[in-house]
Amino acid sequence: MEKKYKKLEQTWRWYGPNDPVSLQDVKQAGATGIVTALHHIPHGEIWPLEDILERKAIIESSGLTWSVVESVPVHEAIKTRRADADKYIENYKVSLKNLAQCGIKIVCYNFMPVLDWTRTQLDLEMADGSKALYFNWIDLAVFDIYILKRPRADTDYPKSVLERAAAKFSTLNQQQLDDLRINVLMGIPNEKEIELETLRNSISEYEKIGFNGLRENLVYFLSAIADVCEHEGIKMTIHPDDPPYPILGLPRIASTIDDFNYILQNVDKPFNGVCFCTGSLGAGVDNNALQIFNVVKERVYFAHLRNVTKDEDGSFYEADHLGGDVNMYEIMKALSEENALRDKSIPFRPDHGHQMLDDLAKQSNPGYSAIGRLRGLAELRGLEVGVTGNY
Ligand code: DNO
Repeated sequence: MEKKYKKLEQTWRWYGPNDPVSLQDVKQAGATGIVTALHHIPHGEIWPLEDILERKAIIESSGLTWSVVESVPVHEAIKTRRADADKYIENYKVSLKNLAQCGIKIVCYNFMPVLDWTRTQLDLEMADGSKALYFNWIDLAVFDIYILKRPRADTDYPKSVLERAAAKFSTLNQQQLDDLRINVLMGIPNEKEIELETLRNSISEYEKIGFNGLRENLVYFLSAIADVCEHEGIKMTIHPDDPPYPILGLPRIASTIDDFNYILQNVDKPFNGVCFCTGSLGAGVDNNALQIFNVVKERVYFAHLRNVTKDEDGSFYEADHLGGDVNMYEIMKALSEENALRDKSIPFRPDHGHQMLDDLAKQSNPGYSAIGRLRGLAELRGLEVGVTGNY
């Protein structure tokens, strides 16, 4: 019998009214769903109902739908399970209830210590003149050893990386070192920046927690919010670590197939889901994104589709959506198969994009300029029609 495919939901990350990419632009790109967050609310505080309703109204007045929250940030006190963790968990639960009351029920979050996604360069020039985000191990080692000056950092890198980092450091001027520091510490637009000193303190805090402790803290958090999520119909989607391996001595717990098995099995309830991010997972030298998808697919409630090209050191740049190491054709096939089984379409967004064409002269949020993502979305949309025959 012929399979009945339906379309994935096409969404777009919008940073809110300050985003240089407007909702009108999003409509022209062809997305129907918005992925956004209340970035002005400090991490850990309750998201008031009025603020959620106000944002929702703005989105809907443009004829779009607020499909996914990315992210309701998990406060560091929860990740580290400090004495006041439960207070922040209670706040989180209220935010979830408020979101559910507004009909917004897919929530993305991450459990990366201190830093969200990490890159060392935000404007790597591609052969076609567009610019991409880049993670380079040599530069990370320069940051770690010579800027952060983390004790024993040198024990975390192979000799060849250390040698190249020393050589590179000797060529960098103060401006270049400042740029590297800013790039590594860069967080989410409109959210609080991390300082070197905060990072240093966190590194020693996480040293005591370690890999097992961090996993246990995640299980504690998910178990604590389970009732609210089940009652409100909320689906939580954990974003994979980006990049998917420990950096700067910080533990990583959402990077590999084993990590996802652990997370899903230890809180084995449908609300506990995954944001399947092909770019983050694809940056892991031992990761096979399709294999991971096949293990977690029933719990995938949101997808980020983007691509990466790695080199022999494991450094990577963000490639075209249909280029790079992740076989997007296979992923789109598998995602469409899974989507066919769902009552409601799985939302995906074209994640990041090259800065290109007119955007090269514009100020934009790194990875989130309009035209590169528009290209990505157009390619992915076409790919979906191609693999499903669902025209
Ligand atoms: C980067 C994003 C991440 C993601 C968070 C989810 O572009 O994919 O910042 O939003 O990690 O909590």
